[in-house]
Amino acid sequence: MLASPATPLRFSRLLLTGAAGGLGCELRARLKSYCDELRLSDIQALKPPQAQAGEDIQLCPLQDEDAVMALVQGVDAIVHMGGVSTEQPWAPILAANIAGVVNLYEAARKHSVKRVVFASSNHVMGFYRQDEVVNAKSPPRPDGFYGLSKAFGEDVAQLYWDRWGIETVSIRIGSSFPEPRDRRMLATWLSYDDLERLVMAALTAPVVGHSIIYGTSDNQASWYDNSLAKHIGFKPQDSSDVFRAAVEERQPVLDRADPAVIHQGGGFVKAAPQG
Ligand code: 15L
Repeated sequence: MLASPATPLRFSRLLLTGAAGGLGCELRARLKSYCDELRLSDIQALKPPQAQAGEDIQLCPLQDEDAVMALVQGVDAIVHMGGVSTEQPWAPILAANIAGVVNLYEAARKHSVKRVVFASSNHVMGFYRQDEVVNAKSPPRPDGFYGLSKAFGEDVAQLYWDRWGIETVSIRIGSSFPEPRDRRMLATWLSYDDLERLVMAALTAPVVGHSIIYGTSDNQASWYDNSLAKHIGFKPQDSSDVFRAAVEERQPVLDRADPAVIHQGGGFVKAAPQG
């Protein structure tokens, strides 16, 4: 957690969707320091389920248009971590990530919310090879229904900026876990502290329009070029390099004919939708 007790409150009320998920839980504890009230939502119970001081919890399925409209009322900005976050059959993705993201932006438009931080994913670009470098203008090459839905979410963000002036930073999150789990994650890893830095930079940068940024720490190995996102002011402080020796020892041999080793999306490029 980065904010100190002296951190100025920048927002009256922030909305964090997906607050029961892995990154939602991390951000729940961290975003509180930056606002008077943190509104939290998910479809499942949070851990802990009770609202703590400065929190307001509203369980809300993203595909429920009316519920999302009520959820968004009165917030200054939205950190949208909600929805399906792995490869799954089309039906749940359609509900949460396609209908859900449109419901969220419609609610933002009607309630005059001016900024959204959208949790997109590296899987928008999963079919690029690991020996290619991609930037914010590289054409999407999603690696499944999940990546496709995140590409759609980014397009929705672009539409709501172009037509209604709602700003979004779409963060193509790499792999945000306590540590990189395999060789691929040496390039895609995003520490939790850097996630917080990135979300706060995305919320507070003066002008973002609709910007796309790759969400990784300062890893030596990388196939992401964030030079088009300098205006966001994100400066990662952590690096996967400190885990490199341990990761390579755990995974000494790579099958270079394996599509999961060749492509940026790793195992997602061959994941069958579960269900
Ligand atoms: C994602 O988008 C997933 O939400 C996360 O669970 C990881 O698998 C990550 O990508 C990754 O690519 O490592």
